[in-house]
Amino acid sequence: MTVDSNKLFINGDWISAGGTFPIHDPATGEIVGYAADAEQSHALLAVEAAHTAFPTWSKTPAPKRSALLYRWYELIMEHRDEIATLLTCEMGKPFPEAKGEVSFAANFVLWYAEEAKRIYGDTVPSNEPNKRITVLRQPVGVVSAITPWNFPAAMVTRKVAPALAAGCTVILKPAEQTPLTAIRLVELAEVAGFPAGVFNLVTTSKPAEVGNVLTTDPRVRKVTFTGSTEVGKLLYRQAADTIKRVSLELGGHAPFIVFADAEIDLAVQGVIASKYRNAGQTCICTNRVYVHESIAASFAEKLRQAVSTLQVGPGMKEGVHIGPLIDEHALAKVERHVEDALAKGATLLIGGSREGEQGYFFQATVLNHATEDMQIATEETFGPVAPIFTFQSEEEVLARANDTPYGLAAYFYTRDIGRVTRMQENLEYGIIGVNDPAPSVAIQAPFGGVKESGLAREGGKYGLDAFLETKYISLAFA
Ligand code: TXE
Repeated sequence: MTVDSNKLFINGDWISAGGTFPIHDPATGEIVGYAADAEQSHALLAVEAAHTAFPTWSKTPAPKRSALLYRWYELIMEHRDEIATLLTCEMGKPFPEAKGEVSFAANFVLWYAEEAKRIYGDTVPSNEPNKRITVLRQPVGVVSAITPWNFPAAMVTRKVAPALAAGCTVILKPAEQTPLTAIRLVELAEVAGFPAGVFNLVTTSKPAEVGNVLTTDPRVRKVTFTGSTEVGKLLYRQAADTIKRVSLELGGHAPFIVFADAEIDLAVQGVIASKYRNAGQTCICTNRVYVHESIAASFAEKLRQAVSTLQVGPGMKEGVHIGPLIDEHALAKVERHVEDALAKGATLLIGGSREGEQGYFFQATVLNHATEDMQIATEETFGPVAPIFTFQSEEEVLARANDTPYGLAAYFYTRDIGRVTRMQENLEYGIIGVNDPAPSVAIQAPFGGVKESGLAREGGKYGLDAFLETKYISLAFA
């Protein structure tokens, strides 16, 4: 399969960028398509288009915005398998997971099609008889949405759908590894009938240059970003000069704590679900498995057995659980973390190496006897590697779990209600899974992190807040 999408979508037209750049299938390294390679000048055109479209779009009645979003949702679902194929070819995840992601992505559009109709303001009691206080919720303005490669469909709709629902206009810049899924989503949005300039797309192999325009141009009022903490900090600084609103969904380092009273088989399945999904390339992926020392040996053996059933292979092959990593850079990082852990005293229960002659595959891996001096204990590995640490007390494991600059997701397994209450309140994370490895599937819940994992929340009514300003009006009359 080769997709030649050598156009940018700006002001309702597909325009050539001059050059293109290739997209690779991470399962083979082969080129699967090309995308238009935008320069700064194209980003400026897109900003101009979004800025010009904003006054009319922001005043478009909510039911109309809702109907367009609903049509977009229907089109995404009608083309679900086709989009999922594209997604697997450029990103690598197993086809069933890709289909799941496209449905998940579509559901954000559906949710915000509904939510667009429920953007309410307030009337606030006044101190004086001849004054009225009202509070309006208004769209923030032009939005730059910069998305990562690990969820090429869902990260687009989780940002773009609430922005459009709120009445904002958007410039989308997808990751250079996975622009094809985004291009298809934009094509379907065009079919749905959004007016010219409301939703613009710039693909590029030069994210720093194009990103600079998208985060510094004064006409852009909001930046919403998912990606690495390093780039998130850079964009935050760039946006500071014009005090743009910023939503950041950055890296994580999730602890997964198994207490002695936990249902062990359930916890093992929880690690499988939260660690190996998407080949471990998820910001809420388990990074550190803490197991109470009294059950550590049996837990490790059960986890090894469960991991031994996971099939690594190309995402389009039936029965595959773990696809390739996104690129050589990602593979080298995972390899480095495993080598570092083994050199510092971890033992290998299963996996531990690259797999296959071509593509960027890494074996499903479990490391035992991990310690905090290892890279894997502090840096986001973003691969299918579960390091097991042991602990003795609740107090101790809580302190160790919180001892990280990150604060996105944390998981723990126990049947003790008192412990549930203490842990959920004291873990310094934005998302907590209690005996639940998959809290992120609920699109209506607030997704996001504390500390260096980010700012603001996405999903549900919370995700809409990020695209709305609050205006206070004091009306005096005689
Ligand atoms: O991220 P980048 P990378 C983490 C994960 C991963 C690491 C590196 O640990 O191993 O980050 O991944 C755009 N101005 N996460 O290098 O570079 C880029 O084009 C503007 C966690 O892929 O942050 C892409 O669209 N934009 C994460 C997006 O930023 C810039 C998902 C993400 O890429 C830019 C991905 C710049 N100067 C990685 N530089 C999660 N939270 O799920 C890059 N980009």
